[in-house]
Amino acid sequence: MGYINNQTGYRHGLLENRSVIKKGMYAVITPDGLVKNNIYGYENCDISILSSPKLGASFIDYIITVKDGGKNMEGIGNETDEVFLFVIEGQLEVYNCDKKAELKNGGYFYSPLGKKLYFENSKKDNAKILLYKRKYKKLKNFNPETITGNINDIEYRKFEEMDNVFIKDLLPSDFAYDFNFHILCFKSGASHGYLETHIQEHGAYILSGKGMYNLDNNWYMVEKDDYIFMASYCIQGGYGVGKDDFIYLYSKDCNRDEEI
Ligand code: UGY
Ligand code: MN
Repeated sequence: MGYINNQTGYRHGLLENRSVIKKGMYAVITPDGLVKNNIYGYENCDISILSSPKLGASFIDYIITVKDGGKNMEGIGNETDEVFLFVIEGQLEVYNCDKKAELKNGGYFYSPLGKKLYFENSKKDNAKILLYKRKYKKLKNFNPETITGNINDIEYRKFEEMDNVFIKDLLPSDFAYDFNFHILCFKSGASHGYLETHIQEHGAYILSGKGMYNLDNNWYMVEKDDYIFMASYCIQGGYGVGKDDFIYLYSKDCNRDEEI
């Protein structure tokens, strides 16, 4: 059964899908076509895996609808994996051994390695979340801490000196952290200043609007609720188009040297 559209049986129209998968380079994954996965520990949740090592990512992104009473009491993360949870819609109680938070739209929770993250939806309405998991890369005596916040409490700053592109950083810029999450906002007609080429990977979830996006020198139309995976060195950038701001949430590894 489809994840978002609950599609079963035959479809009236043609079989078609805007998703594009180029393993090891990039992927555009639209909500239509995603299927539900059964993953131990998740109760009353519809869950689908977006990025994974099988796609060419070093991290895992999950899109999850947490239904009434939905939860994970098994705990997410372990002695080597860190976890980041972002609430796209709805409300969710999230905690680890350090902190507890009632997250609303735009709320997030980071749990370092060794501190399992638990969540529960005690509301009638569904909560939609993006969950990110990766192997933490230790650096000397730096130790990451549990962090929780909401993007609505963070000020935008100009992105690379442009008047119509804005960015927010969700985690501290500190060597204790080996990745960050950002919000990037393009006013209609705004664009990147150049097509980027960099070693860092991204998983990007589009929160609002429409964009024309370049991936490895191919152009794609993307819109709210589409997901984009960009592998290391994937050429990337785009324009905000249409009447609404084009806004996406994305992860980016940082603060670590490469090994030979
Ligand atoms: O931070 C970034 O690398 C970001 N500007 N990339 C992107 O939007 N594709
Ligand atoms: Mn980038």
